[in-house]
Formats: sequence, C-alpha cells, structure tokens
Amino acid sequence: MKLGIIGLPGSGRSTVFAALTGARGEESDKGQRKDQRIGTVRVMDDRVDFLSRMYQPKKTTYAQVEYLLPSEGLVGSSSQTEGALWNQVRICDALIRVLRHFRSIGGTEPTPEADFWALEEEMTLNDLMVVEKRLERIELDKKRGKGPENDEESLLLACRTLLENNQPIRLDSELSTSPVLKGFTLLSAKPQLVIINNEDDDESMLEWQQKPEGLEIMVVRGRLEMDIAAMAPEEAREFFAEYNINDAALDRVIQSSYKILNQISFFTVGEDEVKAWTIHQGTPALEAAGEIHTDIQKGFIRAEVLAYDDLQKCGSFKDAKKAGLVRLEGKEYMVRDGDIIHFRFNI
Ligand SMILES: Nc1nc2c(ncn2[C@@H]2O[C@H](COP(=O)(O)OP(=O)(O)OP(=O)(O)O)[C@@H](O)[C@H]2O)c(=O)[nH]1
Ligand SMILES: [Mg+2]
Repeated sequence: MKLGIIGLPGSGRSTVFAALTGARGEESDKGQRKDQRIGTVRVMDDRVDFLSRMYQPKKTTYAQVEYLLPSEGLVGSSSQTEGALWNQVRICDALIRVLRHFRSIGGTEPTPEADFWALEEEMTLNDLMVVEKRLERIELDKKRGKGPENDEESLLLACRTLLENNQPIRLDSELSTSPVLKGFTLLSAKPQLVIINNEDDDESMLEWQQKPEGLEIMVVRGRLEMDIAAMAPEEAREFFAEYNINDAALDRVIQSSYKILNQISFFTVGEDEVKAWTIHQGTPALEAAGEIHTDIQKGFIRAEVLAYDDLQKCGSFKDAKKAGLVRLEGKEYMVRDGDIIHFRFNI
C-alpha cells in the first residue's frame, strides 16, 4: 500500500512525512528520483502480536505501508504545476493531502479551505488534460478505421463531463474503479485522506464552509507529532498524555489508509513465520493464495480458515478444530479481515 503526500508549498508535507515515519519507519532509496523520499512503516497489529506469542515463530512479519514524499516544492506549486510534477504520485494507491492550519513563520494566516479547492482544481485539470488527449487519439484512430475496442470511449466521455464541472472522478465509483481506466492513473480517482495540519495546542476540526465529499478528513498536529515521533517511548508517552493524544497520527493514518483503500488483513501462521498479509476486501481465496506464492495459487486445493476471534476464544488451533470452527473453504471463498489461513495445495 503506497500513499503519496501532497499539499501546497509550506503546508507541512515534510513535517507530516517525518511524523508518519519518524517513530518506526525505515527510509528506503527506492524512489524514482533522488530528491524523492519513501518511508516504510510497520503496521502495528495486536493480532499479529498474539499469534506470535502463540506460535513462537522464527520470524514475525507485520504488514507495511509506504509513504512517498514527492520532490520538494514540486507538487502543488500552483500556477505552473505541469503534468510532470503530478506524475510522481501517479503510482500511489491513495493520496494524503496536507492542509496548513497554522500561522506560517512569516505570519500568514492559514487558508486551508481555499488551499484545498485550489489543489482540487489543479488535480481535475490535470486529469482533464489526460482524458482529452486520449479522446483525441481515439478520434484519430476512428478516422483511420480503427474502432474503439471496449467501452473506453464512453467511460472517458463520462470522466470528461465530471471533470469539466470541476468534479473529481472519485465521486463516481463506477469510473474510479473501472479496470479500463486504471492505466490512466487519474489523480482525482484516487482515494484521499485529508490532514488538517494544526498548531500544537489546537485539537479542533476545521469548520468547512463547503465540506468536500467522499473523503476521509482528520486533524493532525504535524509539528507536535513529528517531535514526539523522534522521542524515546517513555518520553513520548508523557507528551501523548500532556497533549491529550490517544493514538499517534501514524496509527490513525494507517487505519484510515486501510479504510479508504478497502484493505483487510489475513494471517498465515507456523513455526517458521507468523505473517500479516494485506488484501483488498472481497478478494477470493484463490487470489489471496497468489499473494503468497503463484505455486500456491496454481496448486490450490482448499483453504483451511479460522477466524482470529475464534482462535482467541479456543486458545489453540487444535481446540478450535475440535470445536468445529476451522472451515474448509474453496477458491471462491471471500477472505475476511482477521482470517487465519492454511492453504492446502499441490504442485
Ligand atoms: N505551528 C506549526 N508549524 C508547522 C506545522 N507543520 C509544519 N510547520 C512549519 O511550517 C513550515 C513548513 O513545514 P514543512 O514541513 O517544511 O512544509 P512543506 O510542505 O514540506 O514545505 P516545502 O517543502 O518547503 O514546500 C516549517 O517551518 C514547519 O516547522 C504545525 O503543525 N504547526
Ligand atoms: Mg518539504
């Protein structure tokens, strides 16, 4: 799961990136560009901890989330934002938008709502350009006698209508999830999480005049959380108490990321490894098997499934089996959040 952090210059993108990756993130150098930063963060999960205590495996693997911070001062540099600037976040599954809700060092009052709509417009304009370019191409092909092969054209026309009205594609779930359109990596089709970046002593949610639809919105005190993320756990706890923070921004953002992307976790367990896997809600067992290894998918026989809660109740896999709670499921079975799965396969 990869999320790109965007916002206007000075909104606190670097600060939020540090808040999200500071405590238990690892920075990788996998970026496409030198000046881009990618941080990988472990997803804390009590269930994985529990399973790890139960199985005492050689290795415990938590799920991971990746945050991408595009090159500084690029995305959202207002007037001359070119396609290339946005291209950095095209590969992301979702976007995190940071809105400045603190007085800048220069003393400028925050204008988070105006900032939001400014970037929203850039995003839809950018998508409109992509869509129109493709439509022109299709026209040209038609003149040469090459008809459109699928419903691409009608889908693009529907996109264009939305975008021309300054509407993001994500408002139309058919368009935003269409496999035909996937390759265009339209920005406004991506799920989004809006972070209102508040002053250290301000916990309040922004009061919108015109609240955007279909988005997750949360308040984060970016600088405060960045500072806390750099502290030793003991000291961090004191600050959490003092500033009335229940969950670190990092964990709240991860939770929202799973939500906006419709992601769930299933687990594999054993003496060698206890591991959390992240999949899309509604993934059939056969596909989930493929996440682990193509051989397991190819040779799939059955999935032996136990719900995490049932394991917790029974105390062991064996007892859960005796109680008849371990189910044998076929290829089509929709994996549920918290399933512990043994795949039976034959190659
Ligand atoms: N008071 C306050 N200041 C903040 C907060 N977040 C960021 N800042 C300050 O705002 C300034 C800009 O923050 P950055 O994180 O560098 O913002 P950015 O979006 O990465 O900026 P550029 O990359 O320069 O466009 C810095 O001086 C931060 O210390 C916050 O939550 N509260
Ligand atoms: Mg920055």
